[in-house]
Amino acid sequence: MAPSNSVTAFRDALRQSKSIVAVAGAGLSAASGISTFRDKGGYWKKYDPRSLATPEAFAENPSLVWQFYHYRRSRVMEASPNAAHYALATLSLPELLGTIAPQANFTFITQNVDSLSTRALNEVLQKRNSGATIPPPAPLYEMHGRLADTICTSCKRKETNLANKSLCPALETTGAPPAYGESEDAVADIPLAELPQCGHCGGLLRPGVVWFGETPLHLDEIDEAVGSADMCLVVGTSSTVYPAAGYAYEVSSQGGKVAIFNMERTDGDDESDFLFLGPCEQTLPDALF
Ligand code: BJW
Ligand code: ZN
Repeated sequence: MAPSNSVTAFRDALRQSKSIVAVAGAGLSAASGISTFRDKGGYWKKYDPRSLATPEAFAENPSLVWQFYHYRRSRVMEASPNAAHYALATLSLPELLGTIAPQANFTFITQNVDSLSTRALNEVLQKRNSGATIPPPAPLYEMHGRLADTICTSCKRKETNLANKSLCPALETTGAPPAYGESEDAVADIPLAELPQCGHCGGLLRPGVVWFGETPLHLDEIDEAVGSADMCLVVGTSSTVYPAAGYAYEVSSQGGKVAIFNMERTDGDDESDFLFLGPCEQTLPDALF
């Protein structure tokens, strides 16, 4: 049967759910001005972002990979959460979830490294009515790490630093990445000793994100939530990167419902129960509230 786009039927299904997971991807942050990965309009047209997101790329050319991440850190620092982030943050408040799905718990899994969902949740929590007993918000797992974090390649210390735009003087002066058609020579070749260094041991820092071939974070908690979910909201992801790409299928295989919110059709979405095509910053709040 073709997926439904009925908001009424979706709300009925949500109301009956007992365990809801949301799996988000880059499309969630598109309206905040953050480029998606498989988007053709980005500055880094000359470089495929996927080919920079590997340990091999970092080993071969840490200067290039750091410039890519430095640029994205700067973009994220200037960005703000959008209506879809706030909708999911609101769903993370048990008192609000209870009005939509009275028997359900909620777990939010994001592949995004921009921390915009965490920022939206913190904002929503700050505005929350302070009653006598405030239940904790739903868990939020940033399974591909955070641009805000750095990891030392020597002592393995993880630190969070999104306050400083630049992690070292050399990156501060690299400017905008090359536009399409510009020569690769335009990319600065920063010597290793001038790239971000660990304040504890002097080792080379790397971005605190999960690259291809590395193990995503919080997998035990995520597997438990997905394994018991009876409703999966899939928001703004091409569902091409595993293990996240398999979560909707898993929920569906155990008899649960799947609702997809995406700008365009994605592989396998005809197997979903609900399909809301369009910008999730509109379709998600419209469908939920
Ligand atoms: C909108 C919108 C709007 C736009 N509204 N929608 C063969 C088979 C199966 C697996 C593998 C395989 N070969 C290799 C693997 C494993 C590999 C993998 O999946 N590869 C695939 C390419 C096949 N996976 C891994 O290596 C992972 N690790 C792993 O598997 O470890 C083994 C293990 C597993 C389980 C247990 C134990 C061990 C690690 C994956 C790490 C991915 N890292 C990246 C980079 C992170 C750092 C960084 O940001 O630079 O994560 S890659 C990149 O892709 C990033 C994203 O999180 C991820 C997913 O992309 P996403 O979010 O879906 O973005 P897009 O651009 O693809 O899609 C955006 C969507 O939004 C589009 O559909 C638009 O239409 C839509 N959209 N605007 C709604 N306004
Ligand atoms: Zn160190």
